[in-house]
Amino acid sequence: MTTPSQKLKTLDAVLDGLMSRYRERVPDVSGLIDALVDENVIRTADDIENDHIAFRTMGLPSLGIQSFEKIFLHYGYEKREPYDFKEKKLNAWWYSPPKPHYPRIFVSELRVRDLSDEAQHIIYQYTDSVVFDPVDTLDLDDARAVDQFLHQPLWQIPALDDYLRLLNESEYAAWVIYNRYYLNHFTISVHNLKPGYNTIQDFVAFLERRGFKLNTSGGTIKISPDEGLLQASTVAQLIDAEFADGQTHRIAGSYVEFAERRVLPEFRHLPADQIGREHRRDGFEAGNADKIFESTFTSQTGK
Ligand code: OOG
Ligand code: NI
Repeated sequence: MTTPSQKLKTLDAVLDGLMSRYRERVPDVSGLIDALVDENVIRTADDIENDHIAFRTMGLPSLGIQSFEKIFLHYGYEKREPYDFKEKKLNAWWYSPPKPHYPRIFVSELRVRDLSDEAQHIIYQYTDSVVFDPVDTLDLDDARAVDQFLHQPLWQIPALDDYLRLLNESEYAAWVIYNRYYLNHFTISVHNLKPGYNTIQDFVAFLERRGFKLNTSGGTIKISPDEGLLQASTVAQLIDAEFADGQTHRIAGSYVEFAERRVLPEFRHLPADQIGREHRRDGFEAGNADKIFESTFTSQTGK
């Protein structure tokens, strides 16, 4: 039997593995940490509160949310609310962590069956090799096995032509066919930073002053209708990707997000030093998310 504390140790190792690959792939992460240290906002990267991390997957029988979520449900994450993105043909769920200092998780999946026959056919060429749910044979208590699983190819490296044809119909599909389970983004919580940086507006001003390229779809700052959740993100960093046919092409990798969660109206009377995560707006917002997805789309990365 694995005890809850052993599971949390495994979770720590899995999250560390995800973050270290992510830092290598996304130079903006180190750039941001350096800029925050330089302005005395944080002392080290450990001072950053990670609001949430996000993954993308193909909505197919042996893949998709119902497969991927098993990993984090095992570590004590709880499945919360679903979201539906009609235009982009995506489903998503968010998961709350076993302890408040862990990041929330946002997982989305492409409704592959809603794509054109041509796009479906391209996707199946790769995913047909996945005939059973790969998470079912994974030892979730073995951090190294899970780390390896999250960073290994689930199917063959795509041909550039397939990638480009998918890109034309669904930028999300193209992203997943190449990037698979690589961490899509981590999210800096801004509300606990020092004054001058602790609102999304001030933080975005800092990012712009420092020359970070931000997602402008629907406006730089995305605001939930209840005004409790305010988000912004960088545009994805481009990576030189190698394709099956030996060709290389610059494609979207991962990005960084920023979130301000405001104190809920019923807790606004509390003194600042008593405010915890449970007193702030939780969850996600479909209208914000819809635009944040576009951080990896050519309309944003090509600006
Ligand atoms: C996720 C976009 C949505 C949020 O916080 O609402 C999101 C993605 O790009 O895969 O991150
Ligand atoms: Ni996000």
